[in-house]
Amino acid sequence: MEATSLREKIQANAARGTLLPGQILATVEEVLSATQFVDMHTHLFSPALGKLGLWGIDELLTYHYLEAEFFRSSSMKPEQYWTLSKRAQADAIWQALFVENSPVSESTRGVIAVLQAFGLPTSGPDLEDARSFFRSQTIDSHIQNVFQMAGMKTAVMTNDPLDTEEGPMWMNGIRADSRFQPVLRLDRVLWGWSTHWQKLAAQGYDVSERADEKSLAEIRRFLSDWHKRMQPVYMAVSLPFTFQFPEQSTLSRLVSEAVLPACRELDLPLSLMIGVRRQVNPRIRLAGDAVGKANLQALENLCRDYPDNRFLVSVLSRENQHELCVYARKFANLMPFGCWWFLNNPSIVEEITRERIELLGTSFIPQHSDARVLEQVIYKWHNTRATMAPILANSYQLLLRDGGSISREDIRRDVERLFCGNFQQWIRRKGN
Ligand code: FIX
Ligand code: ZN
Repeated sequence: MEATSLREKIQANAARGTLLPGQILATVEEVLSATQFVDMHTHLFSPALGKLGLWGIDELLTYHYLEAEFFRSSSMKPEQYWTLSKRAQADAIWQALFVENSPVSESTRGVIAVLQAFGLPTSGPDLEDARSFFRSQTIDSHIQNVFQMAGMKTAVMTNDPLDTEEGPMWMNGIRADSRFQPVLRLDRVLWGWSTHWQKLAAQGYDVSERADEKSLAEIRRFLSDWHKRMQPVYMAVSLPFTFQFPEQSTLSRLVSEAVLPACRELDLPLSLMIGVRRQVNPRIRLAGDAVGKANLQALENLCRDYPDNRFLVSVLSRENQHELCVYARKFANLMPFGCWWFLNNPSIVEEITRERIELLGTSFIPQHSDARVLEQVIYKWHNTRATMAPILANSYQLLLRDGGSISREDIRRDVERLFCGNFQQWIRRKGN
């Protein structure tokens, strides 16, 4: 009797496509590897933006994550390192972090994984094979190949209209490329208005250092013009851990009276990346930024007081992660995303992702790559899939234990929502 009912139950489950506990992990892994992700925040550039797009072994080795590690394992002083050519810097990093030490950190393993993915030597005294391989690639087909290896369909860029190299390229017109989506990055506009307002003035906007009513209207016009020119999928700013909102400051006024109204009018989300402690060690340049715990009441005020704005939010401090989830439960206009920068290590990604699933189900965006060098997406997305599989599988096992059921189609729907759908819904675009 017992055996019959168990057999019947298994048959009925099979007919509905319901998975047995022992099938879940393999199915999750299979769905994760079959789904093409949207990488919703990178520092990659479409080929039309020319030299801004970084790729190849020398760029991979001189990534600022590796530079920070290099200065811990080499006696070379930063001042001497900055005088070297890119190639000599890459050689020094290879020697210190890969030859003289085992590359066991997340960032060094990433380089090994990329070399391995292209069938290149992962050890050895020099980088000749790797250099000659990358020299032989043409960028367009290389991008195609890398995206396929990373299992991603789109990279969302970071585009700064006030960058002296990038701005003029957009002014002259950039050919759209469906693999790369632009983002209007506002750091220079929003921080240090006193040093940047003249750049807007130079583009023909009637702004002044006081950021008065006239200037605010002109900044809205600037955002609208750049929206036409760039067709961004969102506007973005990275904010220090000291960010407060509202407050008596130019930044606060620019956000409330220029950026938020423009986002509403243009129907764009605003991405806030909160928690940087800029340049704690300027000697090591881009590698010299650190992290600070933010007061997320600023986020509470934004989400509550601007219900018609949509916010994509990543916070850099591990200590802010739980609060971010709690705020997302309170405000449906808040979409947590990614495990940013110093958080993008398997142990921390695991903790944050479990917490998010427990508090938010599938209503968040688990990861972005933040890649600065094209081939990094291969290892970053490989690692995300590897960390994600047991976490998702465990959530389904718990569901089964509680009496629920799950099918391959359910898993496909959930993975699609997490890694594509939530973002596409937020930017109100379908299919890429
Ligand atoms: O502000 C940002 O978008 C940060 O991600 C970067 O500027 C940072 O330097 C980085 O590369 C982190 O991954
Ligand atoms: Zn970034």
